[in-house]
Amino acid sequence: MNGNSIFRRFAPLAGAAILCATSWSALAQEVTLRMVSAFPENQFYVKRTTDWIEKVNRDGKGVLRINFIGGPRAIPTFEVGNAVKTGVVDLALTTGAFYTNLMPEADALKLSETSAAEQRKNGGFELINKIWQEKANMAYLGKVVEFTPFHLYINKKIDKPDLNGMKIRITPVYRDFFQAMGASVMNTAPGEVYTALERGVIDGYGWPIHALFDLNWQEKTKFRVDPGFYNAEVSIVMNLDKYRSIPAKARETLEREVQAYEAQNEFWKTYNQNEAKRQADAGIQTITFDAATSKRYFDQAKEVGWAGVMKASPQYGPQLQKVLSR
Ligand code: 173
Repeated sequence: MNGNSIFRRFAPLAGAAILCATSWSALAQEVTLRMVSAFPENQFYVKRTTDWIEKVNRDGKGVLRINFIGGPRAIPTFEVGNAVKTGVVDLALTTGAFYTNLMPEADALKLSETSAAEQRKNGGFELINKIWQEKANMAYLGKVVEFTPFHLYINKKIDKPDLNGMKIRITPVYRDFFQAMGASVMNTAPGEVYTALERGVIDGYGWPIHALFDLNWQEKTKFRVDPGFYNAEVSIVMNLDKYRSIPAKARETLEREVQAYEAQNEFWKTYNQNEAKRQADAGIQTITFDAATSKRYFDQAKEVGWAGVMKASPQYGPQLQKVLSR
């Protein structure tokens, strides 16, 4: 047996060893990111996002992997922002109202009249990233819920926008507006609203047109006040140090996948129509005011919303208004 034939006999093994080494090094380079949701795990937002994560992990094999840790039982809703800021987690599905403790500007995204797609073209996306980086050590990757108004839901009938004597569940989204109508307010994470309704601790709450059913709130809800106001925003944010430290290929994959997710946002338009119908079918009655009062109600939401942003951020408020308003 000469050397050559020995080589031939062992060549397949050597080949396998090389293959092994290759896939080992590819595996070693695969970036794993830890992600949490500030919304409860039974919310449809989370199902949609874990489906997206499965796709990312298929597409990103060898490059990028997202590991979904869980919802508010892992990190409480109002602490998720800080967990991203400090790098306790890498990624989060959340909304600005949940991390105004880090930066008041976060709540301004509810005032978006331009779409996420438009904000990628009008400088909005860059401005948001500048502020988010500077104030919260976050990369703002993209928006996955929009085209969705918020509403006031109440259990006492009203015939004008007067909430005196009522206690209403809020997040920062609704605070100034509901207080302007005389409400006393209570900041509450979504996961605790059902119990508050059940115990009669609150007379109503602010919430989008959709996702009542995810949390069974229809069981404890009599009225929805129309029209809706603002534009619900749910986004994916990332710890900035982690964003900068991962290989370019992983970062590009992540950005491409978030943009593909964001590009599905038209989905919410028909979803929301169905949700409104589902509410009616469940016996939730709508309260509407006369045309002039409705207009005042809608305009007041916007006015107090912007006044709040300008007061909290004289520095960035005007710049945000330029890119978010129509
Ligand atoms: O009401 C809320 O909890 C809230 O602020 C919100 C924001 C975006 C989507 C859903 C809820």
